[in-house]
Amino acid sequence: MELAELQTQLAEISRQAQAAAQQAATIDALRGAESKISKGPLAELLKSIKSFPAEQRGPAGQAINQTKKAVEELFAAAQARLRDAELTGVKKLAADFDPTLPPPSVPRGSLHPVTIVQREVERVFVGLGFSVVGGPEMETEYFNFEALNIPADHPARDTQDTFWLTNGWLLRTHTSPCQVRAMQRFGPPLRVIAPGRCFRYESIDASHENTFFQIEGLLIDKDISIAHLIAFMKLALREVFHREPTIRLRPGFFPFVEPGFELDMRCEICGGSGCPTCKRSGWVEVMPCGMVHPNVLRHGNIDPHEYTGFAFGLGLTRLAMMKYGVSDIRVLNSGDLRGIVNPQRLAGRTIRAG
Ligand code: FA5
Repeated sequence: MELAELQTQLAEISRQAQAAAQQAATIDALRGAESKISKGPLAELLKSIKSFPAEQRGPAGQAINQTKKAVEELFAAAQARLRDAELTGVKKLAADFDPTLPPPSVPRGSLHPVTIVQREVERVFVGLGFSVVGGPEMETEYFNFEALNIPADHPARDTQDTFWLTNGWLLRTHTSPCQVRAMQRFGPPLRVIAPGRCFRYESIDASHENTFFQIEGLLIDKDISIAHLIAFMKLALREVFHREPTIRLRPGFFPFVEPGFELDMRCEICGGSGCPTCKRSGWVEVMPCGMVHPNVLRHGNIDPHEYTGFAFGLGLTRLAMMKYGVSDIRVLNSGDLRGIVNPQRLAGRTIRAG
């Protein structure tokens, strides 16, 4: 190669280096461009020095090294410029940031429909002089069955399929064990409600879950009659629904009450015409109830000759279904209620799950 040809190639390399240094938008891109030039055409030219006539090798090497240095300086200056620009950007961001501004709004969820209805029922009964009590979800056979007048061989046990635990205890099948616990703990006269989760080992369908909520209610005093029971039940439903829902009372058998009743509500999903939620009957069982059986009072250390009382077991999950128009109970144990809850029934409440 001739020196003149070398100068032309070096000039072209300088031009390419300038263009690349100008175009690179990041430090990484600059490093890449620089390495491409120094390891590419510049390295090739350095290797070609031996092909020059002996007397031209000195000037050729000098010319290549000068260009190499110029290219390095060019990229170093470009890197410094980019760093400055980045710093200025960060400083500008910091200057523009106003820590006193409110944060961007995050969509909020809401209470679960069952919780909303539970609180409403609690509000109503607390207003009627009831206290809210709790009870264990892991129960003994005594409180779940025996104290409620359901001995071991009683067929009523078959109606509440039970999850038995390996220690002989069970997952409570209803909130009724709270009745005898409350009697033993507080004595008469007594007005308590006990909301809580119950468990049954049964097939699941549109109105049956293996895990659901009930609210137990218990009033013990002197001269309490069925008339009191019916008045309290009607009042509670009217307060929860903010209107008079259509109900019916029919005889029902529960060993822990005598007499016992089933209180059904006209199905709010189909309006009574029949649907899968009400098993096409037009009615949904929500509040079995009755006068407390003397044997149960005795287990609670209360004299049945002195005191009488009523008890009810409100199916809270089903009540929430009726109130919010949820046609399938399974969604209430799922994580996403969007599109399930009937918006017309929300009455100003926000039920969102996302
Ligand atoms: C009982 O559990 C009685 N302890 C209720 C009671 C209390 C009667 C006090 C008398 C005096 P029952 O098994 O019918 O009864 O259940 C009561 C309510 O719980 C039902 O009406 C229904 O609304 C709800 N329920 C029962 N099983 C399920 C289930 N698998 N899924 C959803 N809700 C249920």
